[in-house]
Amino acid sequence: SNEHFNWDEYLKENGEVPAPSHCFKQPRTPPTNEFKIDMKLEAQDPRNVTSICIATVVGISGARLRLRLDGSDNKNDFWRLVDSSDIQPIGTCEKNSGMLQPPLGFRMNASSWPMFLLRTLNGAEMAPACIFKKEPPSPQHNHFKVGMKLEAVDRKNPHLICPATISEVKADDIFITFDGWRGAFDYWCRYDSRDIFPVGWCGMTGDGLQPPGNRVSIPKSIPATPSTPSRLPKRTMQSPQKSDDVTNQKNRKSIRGKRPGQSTS
Ligand code: MLY
Repeated sequence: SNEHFNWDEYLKENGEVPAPSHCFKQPRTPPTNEFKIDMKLEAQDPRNVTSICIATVVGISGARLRLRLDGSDNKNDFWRLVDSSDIQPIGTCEKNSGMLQPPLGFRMNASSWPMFLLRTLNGAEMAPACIFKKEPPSPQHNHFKVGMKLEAVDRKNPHLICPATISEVKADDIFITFDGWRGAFDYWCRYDSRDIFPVGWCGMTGDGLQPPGNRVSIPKSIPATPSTPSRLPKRTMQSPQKSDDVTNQKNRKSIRGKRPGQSTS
């Protein structure tokens, strides 16, 4: 269900190959998502990974959940797959004789945590254990090769999944670059990251795959020069006002002064 972007055409046009599914730590068939908004579960605090906290499902897309830690603000939402090992049913922590922790940046006095926890769980709709899916195994080795295509989470805008390319491979790490964007969103990750998916994943889950950007990529070694319209690919006419663009001189100074991540949203 990606009316705006067609992988088949795109791959053919550019003579490119998708990364085979055995490269990924993702099941061949995406897990079904049976979670509902407002369900509560236990989740690892992404900002303090030794803590298990209470989280609420505040959004659902494809096989992923948008989660918000109870007692935290709404500025630190994060996304997890329904088969992520970072999430578990309420009660799991206690069963393993652990203690539920307040999230980093708990908005109340620490002393009010026990009562807050009690109130939060009282009458809450808890996600049933059967809708959590088992995490798939990691591939034994890094099978990715430079040039392979995939779908990847934009970590600066983690609700977005986008067409991407493997641009470097170094032992167990791969460098993900976003097609049609100029590098501001690129990142290194392990080959078994849960943020990368085979071509066709969003089509199967019902996530909206973003169309590629419209920027010409410029190799790192060559200083960026203003590109002429004749060098731009077909998709040039959309949203030229969006950031990450060093095409025209006017923009260059302000963009250079920005910290990474500042121009995203
Ligand atoms: N608001 C942001 C969105 C950029 C998304 C880039 N991803 C898809 C690689 C912007 O326009 O800069």
